[in-house]
Amino acid sequence: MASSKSSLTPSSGTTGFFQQPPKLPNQFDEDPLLRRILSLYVPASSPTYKTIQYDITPFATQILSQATFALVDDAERNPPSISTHTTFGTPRTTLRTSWGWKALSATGIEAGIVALGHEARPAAEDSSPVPGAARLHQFLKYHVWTGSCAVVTCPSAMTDGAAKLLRAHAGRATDPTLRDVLGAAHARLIARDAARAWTSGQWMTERAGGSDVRATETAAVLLRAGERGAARDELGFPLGPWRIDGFKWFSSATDCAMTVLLARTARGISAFFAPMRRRNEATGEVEFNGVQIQRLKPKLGTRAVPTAELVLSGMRGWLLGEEGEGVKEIATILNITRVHTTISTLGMWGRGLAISRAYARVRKSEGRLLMDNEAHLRTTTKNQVNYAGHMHLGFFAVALLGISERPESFERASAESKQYSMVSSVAQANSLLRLLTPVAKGQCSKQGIYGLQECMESLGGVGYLEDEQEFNVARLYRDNNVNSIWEGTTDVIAGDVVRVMKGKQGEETRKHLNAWVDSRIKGWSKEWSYAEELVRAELGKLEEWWVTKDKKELNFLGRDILQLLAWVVGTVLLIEDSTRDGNEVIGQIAHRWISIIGSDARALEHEQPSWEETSAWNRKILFGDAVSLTTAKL
Ligand code: MFK
Repeated sequence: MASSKSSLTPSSGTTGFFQQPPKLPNQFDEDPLLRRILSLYVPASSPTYKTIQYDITPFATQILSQATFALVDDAERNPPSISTHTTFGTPRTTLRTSWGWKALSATGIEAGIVALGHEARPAAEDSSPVPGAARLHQFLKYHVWTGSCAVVTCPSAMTDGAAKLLRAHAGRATDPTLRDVLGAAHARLIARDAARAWTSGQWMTERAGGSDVRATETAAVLLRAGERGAARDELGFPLGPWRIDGFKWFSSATDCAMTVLLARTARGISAFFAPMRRRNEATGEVEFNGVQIQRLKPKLGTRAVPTAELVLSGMRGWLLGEEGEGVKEIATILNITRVHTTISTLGMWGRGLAISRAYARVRKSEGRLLMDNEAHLRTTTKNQVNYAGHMHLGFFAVALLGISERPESFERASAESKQYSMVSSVAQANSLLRLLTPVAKGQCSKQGIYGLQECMESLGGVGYLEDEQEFNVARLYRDNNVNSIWEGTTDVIAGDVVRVMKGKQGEETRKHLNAWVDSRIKGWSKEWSYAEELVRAELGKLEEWWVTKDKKELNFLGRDILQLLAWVVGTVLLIEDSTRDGNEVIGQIAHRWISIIGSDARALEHEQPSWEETSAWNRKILFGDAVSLTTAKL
């Protein structure tokens, strides 16, 4: 058959299917939720707000550049690898990560993705303290970063948690060497100079243990003075006096410079700090600190992250805190990584929605753009509403974290009574933080998976492709699946909420939760009286469970408790956000969150407008007042 060039050949034209290809706008500008959430906690007129805005806006543009996506592509196409022996058969573990992974890691470090949560605020802000601002700044930036970073945020999360833990211990260590060791490590964990900065691992999971770290088999023994030798770590500090041997089954960030790990000692499970490398006493060469990588894990997603099985043999480390108190020590890290997981999932979900919106603006189907297709609008609005409620939940946890870490700034702001505040006291913030960190982690991660699946589907077959990284919503979906698993599966996380409910602070937490909801409801107008009724009914149900049921039964009900709390907090915050300036779109989102998201018991439609009216609102929620781009060819 003679070959003829058809106008449908792949090489025809220069723009592919669209006259105007989809384009991802700067997410900090395009996603109004980000700036609205910021202004809920940080007054838009304050210097702090401007500092945050001026820092995030250019970053949000930078990370949508083709240069950044080329790094993501390199990291995805060149997953980590190890070699276990030298050419001549001598055992020597070498871990190789891609150029893209290293460059993205450096980008995050230089942008302060960890450091922002720990740095002292500039003087201009200190004169006008905004409680919680440091963490809000950090996590808003983190949110836009997650879709462009090949999950370098996994080590960032553990690094952030380790920095918090090490700072506390460096401050109270009585041994001056330990103080110096931890102080030096802490400075590197929060550094912005990528050449100097460290990342940290956090090693808990073992074959026998899984989520149950009480089954830890790795053992640590305190060496006698004569057994410790003169070996030093990479920075020249003496190695810790504990020798650690065992096996870690699921350790991410194997390219880290240090780790915090759990090991069994005579008094129970204890936490240790260990540098990843040491100087060989005989040869002077830098080598792993008693760590051998057995194999890298083959994973559904997060493929650029070097997650490994590690054999520990003669690893040397320092005890953190008291022997036998390891779970409580590592909980400091867990509570930080769980906030990271929450915002990581929300960031990917937000990016998925941005990709979906960009596509709907140019994709024509049955003669109309997708952005004018009522069925498409209905599905995507439901997704957007679910995202909005969970965004409020996640960033409330972030704000609470910020307040709990800078109580003096909260007290100062309250004393000057010039700050609008979402909580009444630091004690209330601490209680709500402990309760809502696992709620946000569990619910956002799970809902983000469903949400990203819808984003992927909204692009049809294109959504299932893994071509260039800019529109690779399939990668986001794959990667996001880890968030409901790592740092505690959803059932384990629900169990943590039950631990709080039935723990020593359970009663106080219940009172703080009720007082917080009451304080917010006070400001609601008549429009929201139906919502008040529903919120009070849900809280009443929770209260009855809280008081009358034992831990076992509450664990059985765990996921219902997660869902209930997420819905209550999302409802309160969406109504707060809409009523403070009468924003109609947020009001619509709030009504829909209340009536659509959640269990059948709540599926009580507030109003029943015509489907055409509902659809017009759907379009406004998703696209504002944008007009159709009718120039699209298909
Ligand atoms: C991103 C790329 C990732 C790549 C792939 C990775 C794939 C996934 C790999 C993984 O395996 S990730 C790790 C998964 N494992 C976990 O996340 C651990 C899950 N387990 C838990 O979360 C348990 O709840 C926990 C180990 C934290 C505690 O279990 P226990 O031993 O039953 O604790 P227990 O006895 O209830 O509590 C001991 C103390 O710690 C108590 O204090 P008191 O003695 O004063 O009462 C608790 O209150 C306290 N505690 C526990 N959790 C806490 C906490 N305190 C503060 N915050 C918490 N979250």
